Order: sequence, then C-alpha cells, then structure tokens
Amino acid sequence: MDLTPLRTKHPEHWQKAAAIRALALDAVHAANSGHSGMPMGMADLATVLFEKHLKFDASAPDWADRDRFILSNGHGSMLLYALLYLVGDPEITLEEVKNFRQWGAKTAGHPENFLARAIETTTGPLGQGIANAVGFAIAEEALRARFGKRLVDHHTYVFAGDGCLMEGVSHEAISLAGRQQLSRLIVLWDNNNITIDGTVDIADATDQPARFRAAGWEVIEIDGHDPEQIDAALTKAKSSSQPSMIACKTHIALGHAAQDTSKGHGALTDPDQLAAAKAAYGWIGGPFEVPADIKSAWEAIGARGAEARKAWQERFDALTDRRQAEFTRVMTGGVPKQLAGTIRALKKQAAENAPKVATRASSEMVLEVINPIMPETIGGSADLTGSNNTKTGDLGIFLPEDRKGRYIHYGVREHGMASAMNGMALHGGIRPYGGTFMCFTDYARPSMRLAALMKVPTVFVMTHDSIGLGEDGPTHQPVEHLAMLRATPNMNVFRPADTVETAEAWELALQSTETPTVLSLTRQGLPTVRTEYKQKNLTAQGAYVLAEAQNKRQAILIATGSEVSLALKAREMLEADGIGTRVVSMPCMELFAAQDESYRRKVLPAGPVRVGIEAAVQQGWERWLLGERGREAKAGFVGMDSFGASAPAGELFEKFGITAEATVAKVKDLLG
Ligand SMILES: Cc1ncc(C[n+]2csc(CCOP(=O)(O)OP(=O)(O)O)c2C)c(N)n1
Repeated sequence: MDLTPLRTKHPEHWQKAAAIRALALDAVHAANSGHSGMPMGMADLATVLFEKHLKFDASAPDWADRDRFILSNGHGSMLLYALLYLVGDPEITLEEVKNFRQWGAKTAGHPENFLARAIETTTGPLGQGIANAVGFAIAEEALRARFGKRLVDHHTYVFAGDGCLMEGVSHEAISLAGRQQLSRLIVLWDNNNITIDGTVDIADATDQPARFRAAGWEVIEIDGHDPEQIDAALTKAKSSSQPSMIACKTHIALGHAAQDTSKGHGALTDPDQLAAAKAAYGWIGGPFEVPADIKSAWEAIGARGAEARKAWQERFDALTDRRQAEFTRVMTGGVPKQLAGTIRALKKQAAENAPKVATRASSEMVLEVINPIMPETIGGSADLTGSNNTKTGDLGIFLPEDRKGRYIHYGVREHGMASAMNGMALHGGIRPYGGTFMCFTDYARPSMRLAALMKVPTVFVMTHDSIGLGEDGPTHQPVEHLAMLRATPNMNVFRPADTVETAEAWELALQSTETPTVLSLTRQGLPTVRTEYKQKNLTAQGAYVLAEAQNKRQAILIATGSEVSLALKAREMLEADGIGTRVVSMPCMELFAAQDESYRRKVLPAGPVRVGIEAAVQQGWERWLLGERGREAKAGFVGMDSFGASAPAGELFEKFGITAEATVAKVKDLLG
C-alpha cells in the first residue's frame, strides 16, 4: 500500500504515529517475540487520542481524575509501552522498551497493572479489558455522584480488537454498559479483519456496529488512519448520552510486507522487511532512536494535562480536611475506623443469640452493618439477589437515573460481573462485591483468576456452596470448586462455619488491599458454633482450635463451613466412647498456611489421627492430613468423590456419607 497520501496530508501527525510503529518494530525484533501488527495498525488512533483527547499528566500516572486508557487487545502491548515512553512516563523508560518481554522488565509480554502505575489493568486474555472498562466507567459514575464533578470527571477509553469482540464476556459487558448508559465509556474497535487463523470472516460474520447499536450504544464508523476523522469521532463520542463504539477501519501491520495478513498479527522480525517498513514511513531514526523533535512533540503531549491536574489539585486542597481524608481513604482502599468495632458488636450479638441461620444469611447480617459505614461498597448479584443475600436496605439501585444507588443488578452475567468488579477495584474508590451460586464460579473464573493475578481485593460472594443446597441437583452443587479456587495463587477462600466466622471473614475481605476474597456460603441453616465471644478475629489465623479434647487426645477433626457443626457432633460421640477429640475449624487454608510453624504445630500436633471433613473433593487437603506432621496411616477424609444428586439436603449428606456417624467410624477405623 502506498503510504504517501497518509504521510503527506498530516506530516506532523504521521511522524508521531511513525514513532510508535518504529518502536514496536524494534522492540519486537529485539525480543524476537511479541506482536507488531496491532501497534502499527492502531498508532494513528493512539496518537490522536493522546494528543487531543486523553486527560492525563505523564508525570503523575496515578492522578485520581485522569482519563483511563485500557488496552483490551493486550497482545499489542508495545503500543502502550511506546506511548508511555514517548510521553515521558517516569516508569516506562527507553531501557524498559529495549527490555521488552525480558525478566524483570516492566514491559512484560502483556500489560501488567502492577508493574507500572500508568497500566490500568492487566490484559491479554481477550475480552477482559473491555469488560473491566465497564467497571471503570461505573466507578467513575458512582464517585462523581458521591464526590461531585469538580473532583471526579473523566472518561474511560478502550482499544479492542476482533478477538475482544468475539469473546463471550464482551457481550455481557456491552449489554450491561448499554443498559447502564455509561456515556463516559468509549471503545475504539480495531476493525482490521484479521486474527491469528486468518481473516475474521472464516469464523465470524457479525455486524458489529449493529450489535452495539442493539445493545444501546452510539456507533461511529471511521477510517482509523485519518486523524481528522478520528478526532471528530472522539469529540462526538464524548458528547453522546450513550456508551460509544468507534468502528475504526485499519490495516494491521500498516506499511509492512505482512500488512493485512494474519502474519502481520505476530512478531515481524525479518530485518529487510523491517527496514523497508521504516523506509516506507520515512523514518530516519536508528533502532530505538526517536528524533529529538518528535520526542519533544510527544513530551509536550505528556505535559498537556499538567494544568488540568494542577487545577484539580487546587480544588482538592480547597476541600475540608474531612472530605479530603475520606476521598483519599476510599481511593487507597483504607477501612473506616468504625469497622473493627462494628464487626465485634455483631460477633458478640451472634455469640450470645446463637442464631441457626445459613451463612449466606449471616453474610447479609454483616452487610447490613457494614454498608452503612462503608459508602464505598457497591454490591450486586448476577440475578440471584434473593438467594445470594447481597442486597441490604440502605443501598438503592445503581441506574442511569440514580448513580448514588449502590446495588447493581448485573443480570445473568457472572463473567461480566466479575470483570466489571475488577474494573471498579482497579479504578479505586470502590469496594465491589457480587454474588452468584458457588457452582457458577466456573462462569466467572477467568476474571476471578485475573483478580488474583492483578492483586485487586474484589469480593466474590458464592452461596449454595455444596450438596447442602439440595434439590437443585448436581448441576448446581459445587464439588471441585473449593479445590480450584484454593489452587489459585493470591486468593483467600473462606468457608465460614457460622455468623461469627462470616463476620470475621468479611472483616478480612474488607481489610485486604491486594488479595481477592471468595466467601463460600451455605444455602442451608447452620447452628452457631462460636458461642463464646472472643474479641480477636480467629479466622485471621486461618484455622484454630474450636473445641479441645476432654479425654486423652487421640483424634483431631478438621472441618470447614457446614461441616464444622458435624465435627462437633462427632466429637461428642467420640468423647462419649472415651476417645479424646479436638475440633479444628479451618475457615481459610491460605491464611493458616501463612501462619508460623509454631502456631500450625499447636493447632495440628503430631500424634493423633486426623480426619478432614468437607462436602467437596479431597484435593488440597493433603497438606493438612498428610503433611504438617500428619501420616497417611493416621489420616482420613470425609467428603465427596463424585458429583452430587438431586434430593433434599439431609438425605444427600446421608447418602454421600458425610455425617457424624461416618466421621466417628473413620476415626475408630484409623485408631484400629
Ligand atoms: C481469551 C484468549 N484467547 C486466545 C488468545 C490468543 N490470541 C491472542 S491475539 C489473538 C487473535 C486476536 O485477533 P484480533 O483481536 O483481531 O487482534 P489482531 O490480529 O488484530 O492483532 C488470539 C486468538 C488470547 N490472548 N486470549
């Protein structure tokens, strides 16, 4: 393709965009891996966005009121790194660009939010960025409603490719954004008709503009290489009352021999072709070399927002100390001072009244006292509000007509909900929690994994956590989900036994700043097992001795959630037979594993037989049964080794052998 018309019509724009293209080519060449084509195709869009529209100050990447820029097609990470280097971001230096994809570099293969402040979210799994962006836009609306436009007034811009739009999660995100009329959300679709396997039409014939319009979006169709059209489209999108999708017709790997082919998607490393592409751009810089005038033009773009930031800072400084402190508190994820006392009061009340309730109802009790003192919480459910017990009286519903509403009806969209929650957490200022059935963790799992990877404290309220849900049957009864979640690094999985442990788990979830939380909660009623009030948060240690042996200690029963009361019953039966039995409640394996050895040894001493009890598969229990001074000949497990079945809950526990009697038999068997 002859680039002359593009080069000559807007020569200054062209040079700036060419800098992105050249850096992408050089970095991918040096790393001998990566994706050159997307940055080369979207460079014009990025240049106009950063030069004319994006509100940011390169010297302060975490300024609270910056526009958010999300690269959903994260394989094109060099686009982001080139931009950040060019505008003078303090973290993405030329050295970093040269070290693209190398050990220790901030310029990882795909953008990682925790490596540089200007990287808003981790992308790479296609579709996540656009779905996160819905959460970013929700967070902006909610915070603007709370703190006012003088403090919160920004947009969320997303670059997304064909892959992002083909992924199912994008559908959940798009329809939710349309319903919520998130007018500050602007998606630029890299409409290049290319994916890895070939042209898009080999797999997809969707009319994307029609799809977005059907979901309630404004759609603008442009030539993605024409800076005037790009500028006009962004201006129009900003004034729309709907979320906007700008369909940008682009050429992948523009100007390279691989342009418009799927080969152009990946690493373009052939030196002759690389040189030819640079020549076609009229690029005079050597490898990683940006001519001084072009670099300084980009740095001027990076400094463009400094005035706006200063003005914002002045408005912030003029606020009362209290208001400043509150804004800073929520943006940094701090908890209010009253949280500890509020949780303690609820624990005391629960210990005294010893209610027999499902832990999903316990969770609601906790939320009833937390939500009024934490205005930063935004709750929700994927169409199971009544079942997940996630809505409390004071919240109101988040809708275009009420941005102060703090409860979101996510619709039947578990994946979209999880990803949007991550977006809110990443934006800052919001503590998102949302519910579905534990079994549908599967539907939310890609975003749950990313919450853990990205180090964001999203709270997943997963109710109906075992065969204890009864008649809905095996499709709804989680069996392997606890194991899968516990296998995920940086994720705290709590399976509380009663209201007291649920309150403790919630307190820990809300104090977390870098680890997501899963609350595994029952549908069925459970007795209170923590009837003796203790000020200390025992759940924080992951496991603790709930009931000590009376006779000489011969057995330790380790249980979680609904099986803790069953363990207590088994203990009574064993003690009656003279077998001293300790019961350990283990609401959070991750936190117990993090305790020092002396504490773990105290809770799980060598010697007695050990039986784990949990209405789920055994995987993940080995450490507590066989490790930690345990021995195979002295360890057993009472749980599930198959899918469940449809029947009343009580009968299911009998049929699957998860009972006090089965536990007693197991202990006696092990004791020989
Ligand atoms: C969930 C997910 N599935 C698969 C991939 C692997 N993958 C990376 S890029 C890509 C093709 C994307 O096509 P498109 O969005 O059109 O990007 P372009 O070719 O225009 O750069 C695929 C399948 C991925 N990153 N994430």
